Amino acid sequence: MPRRIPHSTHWGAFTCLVEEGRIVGTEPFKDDPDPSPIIPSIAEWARPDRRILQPMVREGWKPGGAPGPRPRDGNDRFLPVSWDEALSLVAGEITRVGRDHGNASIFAGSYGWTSCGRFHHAPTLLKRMLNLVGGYTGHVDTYSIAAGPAILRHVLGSEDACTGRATTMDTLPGHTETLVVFGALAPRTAQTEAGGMAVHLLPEMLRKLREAGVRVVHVSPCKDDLPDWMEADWWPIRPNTDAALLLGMAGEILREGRHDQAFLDRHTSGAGPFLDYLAGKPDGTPKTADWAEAITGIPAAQIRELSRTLTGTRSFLSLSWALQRAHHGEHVYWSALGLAALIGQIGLKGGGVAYGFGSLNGVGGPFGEGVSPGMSQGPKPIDSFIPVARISDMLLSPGAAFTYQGETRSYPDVRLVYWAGGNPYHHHQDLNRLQEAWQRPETIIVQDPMMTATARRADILLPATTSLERNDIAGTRRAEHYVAMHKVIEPMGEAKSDYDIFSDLARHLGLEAEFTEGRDEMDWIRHLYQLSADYVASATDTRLPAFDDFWNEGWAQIPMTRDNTYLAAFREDPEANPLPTESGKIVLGSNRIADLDMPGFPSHPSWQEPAEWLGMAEAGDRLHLISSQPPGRLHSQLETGPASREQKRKGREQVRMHPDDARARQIGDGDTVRLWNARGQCLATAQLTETVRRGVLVLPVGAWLTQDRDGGLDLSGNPNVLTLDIPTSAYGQGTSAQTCMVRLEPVAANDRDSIDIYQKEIDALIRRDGG
Ligand SMILES: Nc1nc2c(c(=O)[nH]1)N[C@H]1C(S)=C(S)[C@@H](COP(=O)(O)OP(=O)(O)OC[C@H]3O[C@@H](n4cnc5c(=O)[nH]c(N)nc54)[C@H](O)[C@@H]3O)O[C@H]1N2
Ligand SMILES: Nc1nc2c(c(=O)[nH]1)N[C@H]1C(S)=C(S)[C@@H](COP(=O)(O)OP(=O)(O)OC[C@H]3O[C@@H](n4cnc5c(=O)[nH]c(N)nc54)[C@H](O)[C@@H]3O)O[C@H]1N2
Ligand SMILES: [Mo]
Repeated sequence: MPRRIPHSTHWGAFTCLVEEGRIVGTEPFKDDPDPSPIIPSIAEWARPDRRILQPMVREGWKPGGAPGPRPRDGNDRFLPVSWDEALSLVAGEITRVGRDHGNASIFAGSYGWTSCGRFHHAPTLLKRMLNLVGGYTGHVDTYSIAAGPAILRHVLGSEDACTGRATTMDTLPGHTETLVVFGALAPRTAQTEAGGMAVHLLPEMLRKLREAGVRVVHVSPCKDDLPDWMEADWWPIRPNTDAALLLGMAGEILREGRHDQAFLDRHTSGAGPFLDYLAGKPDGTPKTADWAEAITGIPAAQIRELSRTLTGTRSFLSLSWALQRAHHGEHVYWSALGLAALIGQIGLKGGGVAYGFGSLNGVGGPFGEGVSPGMSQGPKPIDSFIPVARISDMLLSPGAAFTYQGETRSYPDVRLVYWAGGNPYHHHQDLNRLQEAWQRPETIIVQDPMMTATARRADILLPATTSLERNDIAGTRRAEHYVAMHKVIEPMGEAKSDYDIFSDLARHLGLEAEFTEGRDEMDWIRHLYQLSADYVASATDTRLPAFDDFWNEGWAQIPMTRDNTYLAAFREDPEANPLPTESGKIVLGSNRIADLDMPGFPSHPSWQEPAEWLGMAEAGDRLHLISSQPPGRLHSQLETGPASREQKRKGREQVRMHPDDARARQIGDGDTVRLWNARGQCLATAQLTETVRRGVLVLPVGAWLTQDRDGGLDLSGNPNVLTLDIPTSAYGQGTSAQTCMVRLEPVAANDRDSIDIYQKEIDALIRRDGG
């Protein structure tokens, strides 16, 4: 009889079945109606050949800031060292850099999803430790959302509308008559939630919308961003042109006098300049359906009809997060708010606009009154940060000025980088540029269970356990359960838990008592659960079970807010319930942004041409590359697992394209192709499908970068060798990952499995004594 052990991942809670210390199966959480197919892949974590099994130091590195003999290019050998040696080196480098250059020269933003346990959350523990020794340079916002929250904080006074504490999707069926989906409402992305979740909600929500007979218009380059059975009208838009479609509809509404002037007067500020822009007063170009057709490729007649339906029915706009991971992403989100304000249904049941529905499981789901049961980072001694996606800029240009939300700051002179729980060689754009930037620091420390592309480019490598090898607790404000994550297997090799690594490091720095506060793993998990339970008790009248009951049962349910309509109270009485914005109202024309006078960033919602798009003069035969979230894994995690491999063909990622684009290049289904531009090149396997708009390529993110030594051709199909590393704008400074043009050609068959190549390479880099 296998032992049954409760555990969780970002893609769902489950019971792990273990026999003689080996994982023999997984069973999804009993109440999960739509469990993720990624769950069984966790057995990959327990394969020793996939893991870093001991602390190591790169041969071509020297401690103390002296230049090493060889670059950090992923090809240098690693030599095993003891934990004590490794942590002495790390402590020595932290102390040296802090003393000689100041703590802002230690970069520990350490962006990444790590595993879902909130106690062993590696980036949090890293920051807690460094805050005890004088601080570090961190980051603001996320790769997921940066442009979006930056603009919404200014124009709505809060980022709630895109972080899942706003309108819940359960308010739509029965009220909404017309739903326009920009991007996706895809069970594919709703598989995951940052911090885990026990029940997958989106498929059931979509079924309810279908049953309620809501008319769904789906605006996306990809038809399968909504399940077929939703029977939506598919509008295959040119990527990165949604702002023009939104503004074209707003312009039509204004031209026909169907806008809600009373709502604009009472609930918005600065509508004047916005309406003037729509009418074409400042630039001589009225924003009409015909104008929008020329930019978006969507027929004007359809745009006009929909604009009438939006004001004639109860209508709702839903925008995916992906739309703001593009050049000028701020203005896409603001344009949707502008259109929704003209329609005048914001704050009414089933009306208005939402951002991020289905991008994660919990965005648009009921939201919790719990708190994430995470560890405190402690007080921050210094206030040094960068916008998260500006890592290469920071490393390449120390001292250079950057702006963020209207403030001017400068990049620190970073000498030491410490990454725990993230994979920049997965998540960052233009990886060849990152490779150049990555040579600048004196020392790079990476703490990860896996020999990732980032780990290969570290100087000191610290092997962390996966969540399977330790106890933890999962939970977030967007999920209905705290989940007990019991230890499933013993630690592999010499790997240690993130908490133990940082506790030991704190001891080397003379700060163990401050770091641990005298608590061990189970003391902390109990303590964090109790803090959360106390919070729930104070915010609601619910008492969560005692810790031991929670731990034995495997989960505890948290009270949730359902049936929530964002801004309902503000709509009802804006004077009594003002928004925390410059005017107390929804900002459609911003005094602050006008004062900042940023080129390409007008003070009202607008259409701005992206740096690269199908409408650009130089487009030629280039195609727009969309790099979306992978169905079979989380980012780069479990890339080698069965669910991820199932999506590959000929041992590498599949790039989806329209048959016409393939035919024009003599490409057949299943052929090996090369994607390239001035920034880089990769191989992929062609998948022909009419569900992708002509002129567009879709290549999922997350393949493990596997570049050949000369020429840098990536064999795995990693889109980030191609993507553009520019900020969304000088305001939000988010990633512009979805703004990217590439060329495509067939290549002679090259069917080597990229994961096998990767595995051989890392085996050659690390000595595996005794297997
Ligand atoms: N082109 C393009 N690029 C993108 C995107 C896109 O749409 N297009 N999307 C972006 C988005 S939204 C995101 S969120 C990022 C994601 O970027 P990341 O969050 O950096 O990606 P992950 O692969 O989840 O990296 C997590 C790392 O943590 C490690 N890890 C797992 N568990 C543990 C643990 O317990 N301890 C430690 N120490 N490490 C652990 C994993 O092995 C992995 O290396 O990618 C971004 N990049
Ligand atoms: N299985 C799985 N699920 C995940 C993740 C994962 O790695 N794996 N990652 C999670 C994370 S960290 C995040 S942040 C979310 C991201 O969630 P999203 O941002 O919603 O996910 P994406 O797949 O990047 O993009 C959704 C869709 O937007 C469409 N799109 C792209 N560009 C445009 C455009 O210009 N206009 C329009 N109209 N549509 C466009 C694409 O067709 C794409 O399929 O996903 C989460 N869910
Ligand atoms: Mo994300």
